Amino acid sequence: MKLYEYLVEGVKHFTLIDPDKSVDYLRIAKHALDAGTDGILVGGSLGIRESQMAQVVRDIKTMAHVPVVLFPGSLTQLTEEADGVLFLSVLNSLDPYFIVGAQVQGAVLLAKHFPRLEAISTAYILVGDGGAAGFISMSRPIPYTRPDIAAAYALAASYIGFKAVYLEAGSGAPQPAPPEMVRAVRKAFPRILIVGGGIRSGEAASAVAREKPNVIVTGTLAEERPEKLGEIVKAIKSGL
Ligand code: 1GP
Repeated sequence: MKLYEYLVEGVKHFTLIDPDKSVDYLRIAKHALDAGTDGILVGGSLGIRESQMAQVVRDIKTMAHVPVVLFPGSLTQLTEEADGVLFLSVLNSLDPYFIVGAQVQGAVLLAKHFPRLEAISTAYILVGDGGAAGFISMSRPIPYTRPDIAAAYALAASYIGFKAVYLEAGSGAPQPAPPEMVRAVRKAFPRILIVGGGIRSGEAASAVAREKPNVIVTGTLAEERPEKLGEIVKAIKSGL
């Protein structure tokens, strides 16, 4: 099955592993897989080189029966070892480099060196805190009180033709994107909707899952309390 078809079906849980933060990434991956996660995202904002990314993905793939997908914070995070890549454009960046500049460079790298990697064009929309991703990408995150603006960005992503929207509160955000915002974005965008940032409990995961995104991502929890991943996965699945 192609990655797109896998992602667009149902409500799934993905575990984010940042190789720069997690030297014990295999332990986290094992916890996540045992908990029933549906996929692993690999990437981060800083400090990851290409050879490291290739090794981390290769290692995770030896134990994973679910897709391993790149979530690149920079051009050095591309490798053909993965099952696909979120080809991200930061829609609410103020710097054209993060909207289209890095993508021009990345596109040539993909075409020339990684032609087998399935690329999922993804509108990255930063909201609330925005976290490191928001800061590094020179973004102006959308306030939680304005789901209408988030929906307007998602509608633009739909008309432009993106395959996915990633509604991102930022890794380690104090609060996840509120259900009203997820609902508004879900209504505006008919393809893959990914939601992440600040989800640390079963209740928070359920609240997001009820709005029927396609993928709910947890990263910080996987690093800090991987034993809690089972609760998150259960909350997402039982909310269906
Ligand atoms: C960050 O959306 C992901 O890019 C996950 O966020 O680390 O807060 O779970 P957390």
